[in-house]
Amino acid sequence: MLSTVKKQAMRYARSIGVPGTVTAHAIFQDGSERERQAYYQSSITKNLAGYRERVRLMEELNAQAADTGLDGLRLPEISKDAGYMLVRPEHFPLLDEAIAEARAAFNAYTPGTSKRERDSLEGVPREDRSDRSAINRLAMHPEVLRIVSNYMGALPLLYRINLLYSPNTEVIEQSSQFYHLDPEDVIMSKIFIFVEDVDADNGPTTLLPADRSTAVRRAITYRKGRVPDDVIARIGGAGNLVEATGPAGTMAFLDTCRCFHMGSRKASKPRYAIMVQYQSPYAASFPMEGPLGPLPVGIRAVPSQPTLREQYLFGIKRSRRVLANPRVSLGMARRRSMHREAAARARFPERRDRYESWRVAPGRLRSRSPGQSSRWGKKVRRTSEAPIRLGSIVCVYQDGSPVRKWACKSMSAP
Ligand SMILES: O=C(O)CCC(=O)C(=O)O
Repeated sequence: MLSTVKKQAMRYARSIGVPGTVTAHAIFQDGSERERQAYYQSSITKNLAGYRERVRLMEELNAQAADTGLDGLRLPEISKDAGYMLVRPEHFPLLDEAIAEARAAFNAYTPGTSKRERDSLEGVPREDRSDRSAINRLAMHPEVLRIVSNYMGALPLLYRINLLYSPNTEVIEQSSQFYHLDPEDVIMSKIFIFVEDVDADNGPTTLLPADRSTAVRRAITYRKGRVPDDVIARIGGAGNLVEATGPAGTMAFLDTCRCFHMGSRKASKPRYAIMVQYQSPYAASFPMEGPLGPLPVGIRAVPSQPTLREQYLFGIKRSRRVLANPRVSLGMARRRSMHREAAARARFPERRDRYESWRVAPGRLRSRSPGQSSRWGKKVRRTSEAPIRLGSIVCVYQDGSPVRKWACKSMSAP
């Protein structure tokens, strides 16, 4: 009750512009379209040198494509009005390699073992999350980066890579089975790469193009949460809805921040997809200044000798300065993280989801049973294996998600 009153008071204070009432966290959680855009623009202004470098890197990709081509691959552009684009490239060997890698992971996966509460999607573990993996190389392919950069207006961050299994067997209230906008950014691109054919019976992602979605967003003054189907159909136009379907190998570029979307609804067949998420570093999900912190894609995804483009892609560079801890080399970080992972595997060979919460003390790892409270918070939940540490700094979990405050004493980013 008190928290509802507080939220309403904050919202009112924000709406009349009381100084200091708009925090990045509040905008990320609950911001209006205007607040999100204002944060994004201010963040670009504060990081102007880095932004210009990202624009230059995008232009460099376009110049290379026009000049020598980018590995002989040419993809269509994503329309800004539509916010999405579906393509099945004809000849793209790396895509075939990535699909084969994903199929092996899906074959090794036991459905239900990575199930999360109130989530219709299961994240399937990947053996290799390094820059050698075909899936990672696909996500870093210059033509793919060029298309996404052109849509977003600058070279983005490679934020996350997941293998997603949709069982499509039940209705889960408040899940992504219902129309919503993702809160992470004001413009972004998720690529859903179909590992097997997707048709109307595989619970396809269904979306309303960006221009129609903006009309709905303004009509209902949307901030967050799920929107009923009939509201989307009435304001956005049922005839405008698009089902992302196609044969295996289809790449569906979807801006899930600008397009209302839902998927993995109850259907007769499951869906298997690779999901690659690109974001800008300027949205309220990131601090306006200072290091971006580790990205969920994981530190092992960073090549050992990253080029300038890769330094921006992985958020090691945010401005012209290098923001990563210069004392910790990436090679050392990678070796340490592999060592940690091997140690965790040897120590906890049972199903990883039994170890729901973790506390990290210097030099040792300790598991707690599900639901048990800890001095870091009540009923903390962790589903990943073990944190990756850079020296004494705990920076990211094995599944790539950033460490929460309760998980470590010092929260300094590398
Ligand atoms: O296709 C789906 O399962 C929905 C995915 C979704 O909502 C998202 O990735 O934001």
